[in-house]
Amino acid sequence: VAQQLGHGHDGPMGTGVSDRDGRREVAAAALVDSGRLLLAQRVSPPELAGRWELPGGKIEPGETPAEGLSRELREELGIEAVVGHRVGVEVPLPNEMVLRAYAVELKSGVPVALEHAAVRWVGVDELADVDLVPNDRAWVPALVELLTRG
Ligand code: DCM
Repeated sequence: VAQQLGHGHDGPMGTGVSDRDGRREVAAAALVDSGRLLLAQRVSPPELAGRWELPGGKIEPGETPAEGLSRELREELGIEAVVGHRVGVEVPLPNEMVLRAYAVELKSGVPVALEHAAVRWVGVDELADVDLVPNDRAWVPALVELLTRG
């Protein structure tokens, strides 16, 4: 999703509103359905293109993380989803941003790659072999637990 300028406490890069810690949040979905996790293949930037991620994006001014992540999933995948609890560690990003994952359930629709190269469902046994974007690798232990417990 294109970079947008916000109206809050802009950091040096003008990344928009910040949370109470002064950081802008990027939220990503650990969407599990029928025991499998949804992954999406990035198209940009070049160093991440072709690698797989938990879909999501930047939370915009005035949105809760749940609202923003639901919006991103609607835009990127064409689905309606229910955002639940946090999953795994938070990952610091450049420009005063922080990346957080949330357990997500599919409410309606079938995910399609509207802004990604492809989507795929992976089982717990496949997760270790996927070429995940570096940031998302920190979540693998928590994702294994999520997939194992159901
Ligand atoms: N990002 C990430 N892992 C995700 C989602 C996003 O590392 N599962 C990073 C990539 C960008 C930033 O967050 O640095 C913003 O994401 P996007 O470019 O998709 O808006």
